[in-house]
Amino acid sequence: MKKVITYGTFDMFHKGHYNILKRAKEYGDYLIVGVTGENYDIGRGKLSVHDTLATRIENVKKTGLVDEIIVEEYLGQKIGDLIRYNIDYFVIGDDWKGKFDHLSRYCEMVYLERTKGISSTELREKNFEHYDIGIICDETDDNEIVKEAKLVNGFEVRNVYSPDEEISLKFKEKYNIENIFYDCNSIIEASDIVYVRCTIEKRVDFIRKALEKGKHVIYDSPATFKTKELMELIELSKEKKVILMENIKMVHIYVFNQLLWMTQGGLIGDILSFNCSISKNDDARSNLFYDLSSLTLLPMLKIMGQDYQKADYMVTKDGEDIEFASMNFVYPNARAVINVGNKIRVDNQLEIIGTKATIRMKENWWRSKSFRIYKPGESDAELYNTNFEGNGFKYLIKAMSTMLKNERIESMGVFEDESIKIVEILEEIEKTN
Ligand code: C2G
Repeated sequence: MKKVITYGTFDMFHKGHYNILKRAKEYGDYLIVGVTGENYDIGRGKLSVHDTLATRIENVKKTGLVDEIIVEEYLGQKIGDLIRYNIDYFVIGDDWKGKFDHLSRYCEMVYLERTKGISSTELREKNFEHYDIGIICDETDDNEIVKEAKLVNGFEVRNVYSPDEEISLKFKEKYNIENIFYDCNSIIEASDIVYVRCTIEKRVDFIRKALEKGKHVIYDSPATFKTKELMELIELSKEKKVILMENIKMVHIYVFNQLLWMTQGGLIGDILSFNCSISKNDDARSNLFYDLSSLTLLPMLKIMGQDYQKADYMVTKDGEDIEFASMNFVYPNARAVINVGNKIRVDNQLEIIGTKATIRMKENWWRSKSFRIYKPGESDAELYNTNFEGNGFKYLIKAMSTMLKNERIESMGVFEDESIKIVEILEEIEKTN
């Protein structure tokens, strides 16, 4: 008996998929199809997949051509499959030509011509809502939103506006943006989603204007260091029934959910200490301290909760700018220490000490792909990781896409009370110094 295998996502099942299965079947007597699992697709950057795994499997099954269906869950699984299922032919479309030649040691590789004029990408383009993103910025760095938005179905940055005309022009050229605007009202009107990317002092006004016009907003965090202003923005977003999304990507990255699961689910025991530090050396942005603090306070609030008994802040300034801050929070049976440096070097790390184990994230922990767990008496750490390219913006946009689809305006990444608490802490720091 000759056995054939082929793989694919088979999203929005179409004629091209049917044809390849039919021709694959002709190579042997028994056809196995590997349908990609959701995590595997996310890992390889395929974020736009529309159908669930169950639907995609069901569609492959309905062709009546397939003898066995398996799920492709990880990179490199194909080698194990070829051995395990004793495969004679591996069939795949010629968009992959040459890419799997190394597998010809295990079986015969067959690349078949793709069916012309049809693809899942085109079907998704035609069938789904489009959202134009407009970016309001005061520098020419896009925080990777332009590239990352393209990876999510229906989202694209098409508009740019900066109060400084020269920056708008440079931005448009650098990222190949279609439309440039010379006043902020017209960019807001032309966009479905407005990304407010500018220094903290200017954020509130732009956010408010966009919300007033009924537009969804993504903003660099924090929106402000005045609690009252943030509450007003939140109220306005509710009144207008639009999304107000804080740009903290970490909470949308898979590995961070694993970390939360470990810490909140008691898997590292009772937490004794939370220690987190971050620093940057960026002259271009004023008040960068607040942006960095927001990133560090969020994981603390999520992991340790908001019921600390006492907090004290030590701050040093360079002129008006805070250059270093150490924030100490006293919880009933634990302590949290956060160190933030702006042009003062502090090594980036996040450490959570529990009675059963300690978690560590190093380097750029706020967009980390991994963390390690150290247990007493064990020399090897357990590694938890997930792979992705870029800075994770695509996951935030994907979360927004899910919210839009479900007509939900409150984010479950950063909860409203967490956003408010962060700004309350920042306001206290601002007042006491
Ligand atoms: N296909 C085709 N004609 C089309 C579209 C797709 O012949 N018009 C083929 C592809 O070449 C592939 C199969 O249908 O062999 C499934 O395509 P996708 O769902 O796009 O899957 P893909 O991302 O190519 O995954 O491990 C995953 C596999 O390597 C392939």
